[in-house]
Amino acid sequence: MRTSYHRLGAALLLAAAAGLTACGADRHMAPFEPDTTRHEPAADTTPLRVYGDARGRWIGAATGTMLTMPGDSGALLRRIAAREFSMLWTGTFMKFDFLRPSRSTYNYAQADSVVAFAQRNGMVVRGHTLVWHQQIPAWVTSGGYPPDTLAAILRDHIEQVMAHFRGKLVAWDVVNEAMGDDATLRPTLWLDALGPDYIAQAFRWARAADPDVPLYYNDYNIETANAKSDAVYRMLADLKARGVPIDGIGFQFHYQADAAPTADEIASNFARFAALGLKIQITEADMHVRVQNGVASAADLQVQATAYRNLVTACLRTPACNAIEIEGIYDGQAWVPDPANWGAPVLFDIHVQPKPAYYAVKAALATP
Ligand code: 9MR
Repeated sequence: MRTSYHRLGAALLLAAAAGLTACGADRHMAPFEPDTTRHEPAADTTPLRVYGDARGRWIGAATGTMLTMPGDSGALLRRIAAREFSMLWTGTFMKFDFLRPSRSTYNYAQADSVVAFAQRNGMVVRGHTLVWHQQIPAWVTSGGYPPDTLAAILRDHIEQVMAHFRGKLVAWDVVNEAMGDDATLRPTLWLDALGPDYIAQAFRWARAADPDVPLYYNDYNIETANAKSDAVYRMLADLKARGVPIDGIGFQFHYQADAAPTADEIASNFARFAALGLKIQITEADMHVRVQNGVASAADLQVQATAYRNLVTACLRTPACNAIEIEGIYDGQAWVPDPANWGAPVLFDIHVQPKPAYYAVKAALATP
């Protein structure tokens, strides 16, 4: 049966090709029996963001350089971003050194373009990030400022930047990665200058600068119960108990796909943070797999799909979880710790084609 269909198909193709040559491309082909052995279900072309809307979750991605990428590639990325995602975050464009190359110079152009693109396409934007140990500009780190001046600089930065974006964002990562991997506060310029209360101070300054935007603490390696997430939990519980204005927590989700957590592990960890009254967002998800010359195996892409499915399932099981954001739109432009050996971390491949992970996210969103 199988062979005969194939023979029939081949014969008809030849006939059709001959017909095309003879009569031109608008000639109707003779009807023929479909090749049922090759039948595949019709692809689900409904965008991710539509599924996300139905579940009350934003589906986000980091923009990379899509807004300035020239030619067909840039146009394709922008089309995919606007079609599939309902939330954007700006990678480096809202970080301290990028926004403020000098004490008196502000560089909002790129971040503003992302916000404008999002607004044109019915998307929302996360702000990232005001207080971090990385990307502090050299004029701050090597200015030789005394602690009270550093405190004034940080406060001014928070006030200026939040005033600029006021009314345009649905979340601000006020403090990013303040907890060290050893579960004690990470040594930073801010900790040195202001002491451990710099975190509470930053949230208070942020609330005063914008009373409406939800304020988040964001970190990595805290997605499941472990020493670091325990320490972050204690820190946020203490901030809440002291009335510090903090509304949510962002879980970054940078993982090697085959070591990523189960939905149960994630959901039970989320539950204790939600019980503090915090909103939850998945903020920078990527699930890297082994690559050789940039190419991943089909088996690893399935493992990756399961890892993504688990994080979506965990978010859906957590009423406080309102966003699932991915660290990039496509594998050609997504952060990985060791690009020579690991990569392919997001939902679209280097040709901007959907991967098994894309369909797994969609399937998870569609599962009641
Ligand atoms: O994904 C971000 C990438 O686009 C930037 O170039 C890079 C440097 O600013 O930062 C990446 O995002 C980091 C995030 O801000 C904090 N968590 C770790 C992320 C990967 O380094």
